[in-house]
Amino acid sequence: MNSPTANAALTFPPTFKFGVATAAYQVEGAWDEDGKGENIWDHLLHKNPEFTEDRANGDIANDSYHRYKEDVQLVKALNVDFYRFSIAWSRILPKGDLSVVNQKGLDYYNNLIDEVVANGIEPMVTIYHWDLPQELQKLGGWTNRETALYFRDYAELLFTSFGDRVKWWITFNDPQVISSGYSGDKMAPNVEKPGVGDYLCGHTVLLAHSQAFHLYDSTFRATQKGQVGIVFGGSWAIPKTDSPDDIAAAERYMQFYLGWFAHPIFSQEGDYPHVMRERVAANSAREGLRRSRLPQFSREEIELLRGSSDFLGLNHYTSFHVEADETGPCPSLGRDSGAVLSQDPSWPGSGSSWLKVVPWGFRNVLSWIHEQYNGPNIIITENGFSDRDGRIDDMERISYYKSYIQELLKAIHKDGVKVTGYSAWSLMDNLEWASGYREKFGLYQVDYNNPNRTRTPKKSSKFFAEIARTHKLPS
Ligand code: PNW
Repeated sequence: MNSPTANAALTFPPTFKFGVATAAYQVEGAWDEDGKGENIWDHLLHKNPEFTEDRANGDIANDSYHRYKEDVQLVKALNVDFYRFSIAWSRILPKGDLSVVNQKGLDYYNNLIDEVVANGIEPMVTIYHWDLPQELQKLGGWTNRETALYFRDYAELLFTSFGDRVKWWITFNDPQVISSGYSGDKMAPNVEKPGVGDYLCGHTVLLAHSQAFHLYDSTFRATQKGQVGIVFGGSWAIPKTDSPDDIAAAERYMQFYLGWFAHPIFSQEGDYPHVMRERVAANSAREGLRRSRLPQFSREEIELLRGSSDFLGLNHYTSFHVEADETGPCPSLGRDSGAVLSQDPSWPGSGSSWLKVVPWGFRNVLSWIHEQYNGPNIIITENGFSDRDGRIDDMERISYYKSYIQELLKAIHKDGVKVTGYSAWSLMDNLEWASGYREKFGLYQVDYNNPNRTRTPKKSSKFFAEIARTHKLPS
């Protein structure tokens, strides 16, 4: 028999919200339909089909543009409170700016939002999930500071058009990954300027976030009464050995990855983490540069960023070992950080090379955030597991969710971390960026050989639906 305490330890607070997530480019398809403009992923994958493992692209994807009603039924069957999806900027503003507003794009999201709400589900909208209009990329994309103003205009249009029904806004999904698109990683726009372009991109994204937040605050919050947050990727860093150097390197990695974006918004003092400013400035000087490759905020910008978020969204999947060493191209963020990553061969793997199963890392990163940023409200916006066959009988995914959710409960009950929501990644198999359709994260399987993109529930969907229904992890 379960003791009452054991039971309480497996139970979520009644107000806790469950959800499930997708992103526009990964599921919508209809890449040039009804006036949608080209975005950086359309552009990259049309120009370089070999960029993805299976020469895949998002032209059709899961065809959610035509099948959104079916998607909403899948969400509903999971008993969740919210559906997190993103809006494709270039579907609404094909040129990126306000010169053309595509009514059919607005119609699509109005229909989707109405369908979500009519089914008793709350929409949680990501304003930017990596799909910049190509027209803005021509101007330098996120390395152009003006892009922050275009983003503010776009966000304003969304608040105006959808804010009566959308109460959860996320400005950016994972700025670290957005920035890696400028350091030659396998991400659009695939600009190769490590140690410079990534920092510039991150800087503009942060400024854009604070602009959108303050716009909502001053113009929309009083009437719409929603929340505006931002989402970070946050892996846990474990010192590879217990040498003081490796311990310091692991902490430095946390500051260079999560702290890069979280510190300006959630810390007391604001601005980039001190260790990051110091190290990038020192390396820049050594390279003969007049200024640090890490851009500087003005006093006013620091103040506008500080506290500019109602919640901290966290995408968490895995952990890394970190050792102290300077490797990688010069310059680069990796070299600046003086932290080298690896993973333990004993950690169970998944369908993604980087995703190893380390459940206790989840609890640790949550505690770290809680302590660093004075107990912010946290929503887990993504957590999930990939395989390569998309099997229906997905016991590995179930055991991943079980073990990670157990650690989440420990963070809530034992460590007092303020987590108020949890969203699984993903509703269904989808386009896993440069990995194409081969890495599958879905609670539902999608048949890409069928023009109907037939969706079939996996066992994990039943498992997750039970947790969402009972607010309890089965013991
Ligand atoms: C997320 N990490 O990115 C993205 O938001 C999704 O679009 C994507 O499909 C999903 O992960 C699965 O890859 C990540 O630091 C960002 O380990 C960071 C990490 C992992 C995934």
